[in-house]
Amino acid sequence: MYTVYGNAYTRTLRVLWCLEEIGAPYTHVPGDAHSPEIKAVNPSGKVPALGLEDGTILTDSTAIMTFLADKHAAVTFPAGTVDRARQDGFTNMLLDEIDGCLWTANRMTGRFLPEEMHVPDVIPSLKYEFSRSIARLDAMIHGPFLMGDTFTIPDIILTHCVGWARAIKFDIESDKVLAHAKAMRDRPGYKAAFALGQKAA
Ligand SMILES: N[C@@H](CCC(=O)N[C@@H](CS)C(=O)NCC(=O)O)C(=O)O
Repeated sequence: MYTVYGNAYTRTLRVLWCLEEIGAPYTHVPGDAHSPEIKAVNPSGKVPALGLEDGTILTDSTAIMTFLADKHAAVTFPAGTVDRARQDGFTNMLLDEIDGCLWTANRMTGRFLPEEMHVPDVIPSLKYEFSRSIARLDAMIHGPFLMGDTFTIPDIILTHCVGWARAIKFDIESDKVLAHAKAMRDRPGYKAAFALGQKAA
């Protein structure tokens, strides 16, 4: 049994959804970043974290999903295959160019950096880079999933980022990306994970 730490309206949603897709049992311990219950398992205060049965704690949503996917041979192509390298290409592109822009925008305005460190003037530049990356992604989508006919980790990351973008008013000018996210949100695994966030809120 796994234990997932973090509120489901953060990147923790990615791990919860991944576990739902895999069908592995877990318990969910909601908690805000930097709250005492999160710092008790992850001294950096960041979420998500994953507890294993022997007490080991893993951090970083992508590292956690990759561990789970490899261990359960689901939502991933096997390590060492060309398909896996292409899948990892999508994952890293999304983290660098999509998640990176959104996260920087959050820190320039939100509570994660002291106010005197906020540089809101960078937001238009982030929006420009975000739009350019979405356009590139648009040209890379050829199937129901990013990897064609197979649902994999980058589908989770992109869908989460689309919701995040909407929340902070980063426009998505791609019907293909929007349709992809809509289809992913219809998956039972997404709905089950998302419901945990509603419950906590
Ligand atoms: N790359 C990490 C980022 C983790 C992260 O920054 N999580 C946010 C919430 S979504 C957080 O805990 N922020 C608090 C902080 O940065 O101090 C991951 O994917 O898990």
